[in-house]
Amino acid sequence: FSEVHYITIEKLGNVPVTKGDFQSLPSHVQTWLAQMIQLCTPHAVHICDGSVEEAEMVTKMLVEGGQLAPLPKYENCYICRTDPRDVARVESKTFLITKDKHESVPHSRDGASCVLGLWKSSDEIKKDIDDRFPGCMRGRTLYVIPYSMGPIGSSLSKIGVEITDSAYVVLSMRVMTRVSSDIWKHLRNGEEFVRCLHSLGVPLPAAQPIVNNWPCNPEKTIIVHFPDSRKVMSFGSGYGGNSLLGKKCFALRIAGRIAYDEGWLAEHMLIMSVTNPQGEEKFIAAAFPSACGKTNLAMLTPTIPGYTVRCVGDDIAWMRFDKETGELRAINPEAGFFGVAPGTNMKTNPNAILTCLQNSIFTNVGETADGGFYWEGLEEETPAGTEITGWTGEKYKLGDKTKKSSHPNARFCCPARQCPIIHDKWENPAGVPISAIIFGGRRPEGVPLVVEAFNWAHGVFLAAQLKSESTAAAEHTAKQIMHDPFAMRPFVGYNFGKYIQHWLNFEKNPNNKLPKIFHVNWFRVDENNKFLWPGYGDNIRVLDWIIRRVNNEDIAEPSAVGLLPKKGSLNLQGLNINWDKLMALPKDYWIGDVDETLQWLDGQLGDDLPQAIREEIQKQKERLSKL
Ligand code: GTP
Ligand code: SPV
Ligand code: MN
Repeated sequence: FSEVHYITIEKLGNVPVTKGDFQSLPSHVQTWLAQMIQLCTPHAVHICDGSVEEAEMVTKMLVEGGQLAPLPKYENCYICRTDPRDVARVESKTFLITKDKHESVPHSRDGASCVLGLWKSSDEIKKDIDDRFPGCMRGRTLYVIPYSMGPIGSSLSKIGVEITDSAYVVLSMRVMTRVSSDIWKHLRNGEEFVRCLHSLGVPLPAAQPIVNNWPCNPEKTIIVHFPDSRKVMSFGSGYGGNSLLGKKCFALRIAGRIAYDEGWLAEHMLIMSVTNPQGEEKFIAAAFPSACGKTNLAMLTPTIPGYTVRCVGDDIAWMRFDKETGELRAINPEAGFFGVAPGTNMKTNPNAILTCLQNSIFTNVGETADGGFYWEGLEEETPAGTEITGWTGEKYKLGDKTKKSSHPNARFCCPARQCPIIHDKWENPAGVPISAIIFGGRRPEGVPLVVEAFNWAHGVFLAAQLKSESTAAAEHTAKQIMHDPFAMRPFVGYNFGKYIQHWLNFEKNPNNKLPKIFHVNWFRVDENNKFLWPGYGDNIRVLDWIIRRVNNEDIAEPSAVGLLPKKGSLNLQGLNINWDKLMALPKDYWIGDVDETLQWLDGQLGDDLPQAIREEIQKQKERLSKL
């Protein structure tokens, strides 16, 4: 270190800048930072440059402080355990702030408590903020993270700056986004950026004991979005989507609102390509709710010969119809994967395993005695009797069925560029052209393997009626089938009725080449609760059918709920499948389902529910009545 610089902050005095040059930052950034420093009163400021040396320095500090431990079995990999109270996103504490309530949330009918976003007034939230942020970084370093969502400089990309007092966030953001001091050059001309403030909410000395060296403040956690001013303020949680603000807060909630204003889409979707045996490549985007299979599909290993899958992204897609060609072009705004660890293994998702053997962070997984990661699903790849230290710190011998190594929402965080099948166009500034859009959820009952929408509006309806069994990625505990329209329930940044209408409107421009829309379900079970479909690598068979439909092959036939594969048209070679059970449309189930869907959508969206969706529901009812 050369000499230490200071910033003089009004009412606070001199704050040392231990890294970076505050004075050289764009002036609108300086102004904002000075305000945030004054608010949070850190003892030092560190302006990140995204370099490897910086990562090494921060890692060393976290290891010394006991927040991270190396996993010596791999290269530059670390394990981290959180406070068990801070393990997933917190939808119930995630708010949208707009002047008019209904810019944020729909006009739900009396009594229906809105689950498509939570609104608070600026007065109400001011109280919450004033109760939390002043002095929240006392005794801690404030890190400034300049980052790009999307390739730096691409016209489809957007810039954010996250302020945080969590060094774990600094390391994770380096993996998940493009952190670089080049960002400042792009901001010099006054270009706007998304302002993200994150604090663990534990000023020092801590008022309460810190568990597992993971400071957090669960009682006071709030995640607050100001879509109008493109701002995010997050307090009290260090985990995932609560703290890596480029991800769900920016790339979905804030970007979704920007996309609405500007005429594009920010979606909870993977992006992949499939090349068939004829060498023809198609790009697909797919939306499944959290922990329902996006990462797995995005990097699947085909079980039938002749197909190649390449991954562009596993969680978020930004898409816009090209004004000239009419193609829907998509980019992955992220640079890493923050993937569900349990269930991932060399059989289900070898590409994910191979991606995270270097430069990765594992949170809330178990550890083997020889310094490797361990989680449920790795049984067959780990010698019996191996000593495991579980995420709670408990040691046991592998084979003890009473013990769990990992939290079900345990995650790996790894650079996308390390994925063996990452697409060579994954950072293409112009994105990739999408031919098909898939929606899906966990539907143990009633819902067939694959359905094609009759047309765009029907596809939007299929997305609007999306439901899924709840998972551990959020705070929901009991297993229940929940509505999750477009797999966006937790992530929408503005009135959901407008969001649906925004989707519908793309049909109005005749220049737009609308992709075909599909709904899939890998999770239907038989009477013994066993999956009827093998899933994972065998999902290529469904993708193959989808691509042939994109090419207008005559392999689909109408049903009450959409176009279904003609019997024999899906490649089932080598599988032992009960096709009739997998594809059945139980009439009672569907009549109940469509009634419940209407009731729910009407309750949640009220008069904001687009008329076109009501009409689709009516048409579906009529088709069902003829069954
Ligand atoms: P988020 O990162 O939370 O958005 O999750 P995701 O949608 O990327 O889900 P992911 O691919 O991580 O899968 C979550 C869980 O679903 C894992 O436990 C997988 O093993 C399981 N899963 C994924 N694909 C399939 C499938 O085709 N069939 C079955 N039965 N399970 C699957
Ligand atoms: C999800 O829950 O959809 C995730 C994990 O991808 S998190 O980043 O925590 O939102
Ligand atoms: Mn996700």
